[in-house]
Amino acid sequence: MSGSGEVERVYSAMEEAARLLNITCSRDKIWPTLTAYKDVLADAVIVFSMASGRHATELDFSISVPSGHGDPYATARSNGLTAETDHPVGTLLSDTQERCPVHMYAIDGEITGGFKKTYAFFPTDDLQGLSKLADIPSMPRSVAENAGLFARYGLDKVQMTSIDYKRRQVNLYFGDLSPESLQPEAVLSMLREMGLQEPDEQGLEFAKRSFAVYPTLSWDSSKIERMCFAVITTDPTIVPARTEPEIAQFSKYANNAPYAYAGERRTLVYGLTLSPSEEYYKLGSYYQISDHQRKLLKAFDALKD
Ligand code: GPP
Ligand code: MG
Repeated sequence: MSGSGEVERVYSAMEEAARLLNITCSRDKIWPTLTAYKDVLADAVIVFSMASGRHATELDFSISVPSGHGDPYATARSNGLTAETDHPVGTLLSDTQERCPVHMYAIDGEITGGFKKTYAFFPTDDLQGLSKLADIPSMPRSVAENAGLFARYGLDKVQMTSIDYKRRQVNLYFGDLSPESLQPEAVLSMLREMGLQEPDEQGLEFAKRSFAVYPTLSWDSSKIERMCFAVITTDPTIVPARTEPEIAQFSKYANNAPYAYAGERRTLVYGLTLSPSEEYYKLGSYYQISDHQRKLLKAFDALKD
């Protein structure tokens, strides 16, 4: 299919996902974003992610971009998807790429707001250490300030980073997690030390199955903005939500979101997010996958008690 046919195809799928949540796609915001990356759509990993509570009015889309396609933030700027800025958020991706082995990128947008984030993925056999990332000049100082805390709780190897240009925030996606660091006592102690909400027993059981754990940091404060525990699965029933309407909403999405790999079960990534004042849930349904997700499912979806 031609690039513009691909834009049409992915946009239609996005509309289908949005309808499940009663959200309307802003064609004006989405179309230029998809068009800027149209050459990668056919083979990309594509995720449509919903969230609960006050975040339920938005649906995010994430699209992987091969490193050969060039710096995706430069693409976003040259296509007018994001404004030029003097803030360090604008140099962080290129600084990361200069100092670390980035084997793939991704971009992220909102169906109502368009482009908002980039991701840098490190090779699965070369996850990056915290100190190396903390040394990147444009990285928020809060990464170095919290490095000791992260390391004490077994968070020291980073599989990818994300940069949110709208909120000016950075996520560090820690992988290669030891079972000890996901035990309820360790998770509770860590969240208390961070000043974040504490999950209930169901949330702690969920967190045990995490394949990635990621803090959100900013340039404005040394405080951790939020933490997310992510579980990859094909099971559409595992959201750790506490109320019936939320459970029903996640179930509808998990069982009906569009996906383009017929014959397999949907790949789903659930998130349990804790901020200082709230707990909320996320669910990314993979519209397109690669063998990497199949491998992750094999390794992690079997880890049920
Ligand atoms: C989740 O971050 C990350 C993804 C959905 C990216 C996966 C992308 C691929 C192309 C595989 P988040 O949306 O939970 O972070 P935040 O809400 O903090 O921005
Ligand atoms: Mg998101």
